[in-house]
Amino acid sequence: MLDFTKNAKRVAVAAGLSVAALAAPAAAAELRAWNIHVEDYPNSIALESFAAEVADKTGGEVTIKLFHNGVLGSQPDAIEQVRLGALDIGQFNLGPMGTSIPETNVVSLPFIFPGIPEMYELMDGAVGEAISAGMEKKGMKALAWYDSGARSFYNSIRPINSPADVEGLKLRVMNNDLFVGMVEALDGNATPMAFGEVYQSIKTGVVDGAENNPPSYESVSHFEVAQFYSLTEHLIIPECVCVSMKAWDAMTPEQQEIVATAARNSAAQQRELWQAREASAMKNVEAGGVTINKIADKGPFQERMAGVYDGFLEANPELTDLVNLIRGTN
Ligand code: GTR
Repeated sequence: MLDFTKNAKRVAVAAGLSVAALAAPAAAAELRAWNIHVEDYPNSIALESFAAEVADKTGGEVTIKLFHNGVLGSQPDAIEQVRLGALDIGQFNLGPMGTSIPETNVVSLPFIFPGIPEMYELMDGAVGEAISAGMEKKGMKALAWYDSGARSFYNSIRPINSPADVEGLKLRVMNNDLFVGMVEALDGNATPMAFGEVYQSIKTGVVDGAENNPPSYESVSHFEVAQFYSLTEHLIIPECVCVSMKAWDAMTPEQQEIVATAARNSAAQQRELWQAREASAMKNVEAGGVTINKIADKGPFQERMAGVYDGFLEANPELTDLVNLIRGTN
C-alpha cells in the first residue's frame, strides 16, 4: 500500500537492482487516518490542519486522507488496525488502548492527574515519552497529544452528588476493565460499549447513562437523552495522533520530521480550540435542558478508587514508577 523511496530501495536491493536505478522521485503515498468525531469537532479541525501541512511541506509526496465520524470502525478495532498497519493514522483516546498497550493504562486511572495543566506538562515530558515507548513496542507511535478535558457522569435518572447516587445505575464505559472496576467501586453497573452505540442505548434504556467530556456529551447528542450532568471529573485521559510503525518506517527521515512537526502544530491548535469548545458545549447543553451540578466534595469518590489502584499496581508492578511520577510521589 505504501510506496516510499526507502521501501522501494529495500525491494530493489533485495531484487539485486542497483539503488542508483531508482533515481526517479518517490511515488506519492496516501495515508488513511481514522477519526471518531464529527467534522466541526476541535480534533477534526486540527486533523485537517495536520493533513494540509503534511501535503504542503512534502510537496504532495505524503498526503493524509481523513475519515471522520468513525466510519472506518469502532475505536478498539481501529487501534488494532493501526497497530497492524492496516490503517496508517489514528486520533485515539488512550482509554481503550489499555487492553493492548499496558503503559497507556496509567492515564486511565481515575483522578490520577490533579488537573489539565499538570496533564499537559507530564504528557509533553517524561510520561508522554514512556507511554509512546510502550506504544512503539506494540506497533504504533504517538506524534502529539491532544486534550480531551475531564470526563464526568451523565444519566437520565438523577443527579449524582455522592457515590451513593451511582448505586444501581447502568453506565456505559469505554472498552477497558479499569473503567468497569471504577464504576463497580461506586456500586454502579458498567457496560463497555462502542461510542457509536451509546445514544441509542440510553434512549432505549439499555443503559441509564455514560460518562464523557462536555464536547463529546454535546456533539453526539447524548445530552438529549441523559439530562443530568454531574461534574465528577473523574478521568482526565489525553489523546494521541498515532501513526502505525509500518507507515512510519516507510517514510524518509525528512518526511518523518515533517509529519511529526505537523502533528505537534495541530496539537497546539487542538488545545486552543478545545478550551473554546468546552465552554460552548456547556452553554449549549444547559440551553438544551440539562441540569448540571458541581460536586462539592470529590473526596468520597476518590476514596472509593483505592481498590482500583491497588488491583492495578498488583497486576502491573512494573508501572508503579510511572504511576508515582504522575502522582508526584516519586
Ligand atoms: C471521547 C473521545 C473519543 C472516544 C469517546 C468515547 O471523549 O474523544 O475518542 O473515546 O470519548 O467515550 O468512546
